[in-house]
Amino acid sequence: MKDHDQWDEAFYYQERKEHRKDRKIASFKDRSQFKKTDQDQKRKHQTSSEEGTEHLQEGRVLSIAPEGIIVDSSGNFYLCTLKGSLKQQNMRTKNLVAVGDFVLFQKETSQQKELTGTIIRIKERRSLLSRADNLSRRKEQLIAVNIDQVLITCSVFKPPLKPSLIDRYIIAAQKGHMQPVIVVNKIDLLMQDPDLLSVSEKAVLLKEKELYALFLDTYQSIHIPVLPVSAATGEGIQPLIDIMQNKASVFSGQSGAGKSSLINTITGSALRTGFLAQHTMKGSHTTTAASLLPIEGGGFCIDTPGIRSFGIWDLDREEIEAYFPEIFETGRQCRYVDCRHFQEPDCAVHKALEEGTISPLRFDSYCALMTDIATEHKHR
Ligand SMILES: Nc1nc2c(ncn2[C@@H]2O[C@H](COP(=O)(O)OP(=O)(O)OP(=O)(O)O)[C@@H](O)[C@H]2O)c(=O)[nH]1
Ligand SMILES: [Mg+2]
Ligand SMILES: [Zn+2]
Repeated sequence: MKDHDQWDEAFYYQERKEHRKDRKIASFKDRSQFKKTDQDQKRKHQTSSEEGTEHLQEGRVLSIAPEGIIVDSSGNFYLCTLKGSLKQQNMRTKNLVAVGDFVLFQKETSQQKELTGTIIRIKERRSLLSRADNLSRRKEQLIAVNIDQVLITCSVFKPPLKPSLIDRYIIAAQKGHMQPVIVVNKIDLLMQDPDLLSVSEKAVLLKEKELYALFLDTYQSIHIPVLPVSAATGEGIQPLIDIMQNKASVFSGQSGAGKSSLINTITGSALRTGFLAQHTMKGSHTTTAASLLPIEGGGFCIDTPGIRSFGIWDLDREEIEAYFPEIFETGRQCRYVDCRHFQEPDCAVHKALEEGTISPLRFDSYCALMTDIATEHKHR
């Protein structure tokens, strides 16, 4: 687990180095946006986009496909593009529009069979799941917006649990105003007879069972809901369906954890063959773009492509402390006020780790994030 994280860090460091020059150039160009004339122009764009919107259609972004943005407006699907002036205003995020966005768009009157339009305005968002963009960590990549909960999907054994990634998703969910819920898939694999496995696989399975028990204890103690499920056997699916009722949920997590399999089990395979399937699924097994799907009885869910590592957008030391309240509170009793809980004497956090009142899984995540932002600052 640790090795993997270090590998991720090394990977990001290399990327950061390569892109520092590009970022410098980009930020130099960006400065033009602060010039007075540009700001005036920006204001003009904004007012003009708010005035006279009566003739526009309202809709919700279902998917962002290579062909364009698919918008649902009262059950009709429109293939849309973004108005040019919207693109110019974008400074902060890598992608301007995201799955789940409510938009105003101009219907096009073309002879084509397909319904088409141009997005003129993106409405204000009530919640937002994002990550630090892979290439330049200065940019925010939107995953999905206007959703209620993040179903942080992981699996046991294949691929194994990775608590540090879960903790990153929990923070991203809370930061973006959504409820985090952990979904542990493939629990059927824990039930298999270890004696039928090879010696090495057997050892991995036994270790994974131990980790799973600690994992359940850990998140129960910090009051994050955990739902153990199996898309293969159907175990635990009903409680998952129940918490998704009349809510918008986004499935996020490691590749291969079973997000798409769970969504298929829940929504029924019929959805795969519809309009969305043509535009987003293209026969590939692995999900390549996020898409919004309606669920029976009310509510939506969003499938997203799995990612190997997850950087949290715009996170500082104080925020990390706030997202690990159990560590922060205990840390008040350390001998030194600025104790970093590494090697310092009379460290209350280390004592709590030994006594089992702080989970080693959470502590590892905390340290990894602290190291992460320390390296980031050094290289800025
Ligand atoms: N044993 C077992 N295998 C499962 C289960 N759920 C999914 N799988 C298998 O795990 C593999 C990955 O499943 P997907 O649903 O494609 O995973 P995903 O999270 O959508 O992956 P990405 O789209 O790459 O992010 C497939 O081969 C599934 O058949 C489960 O409950 N038990
Ligand atoms: Mg998938
Ligand atoms: Zn300490």
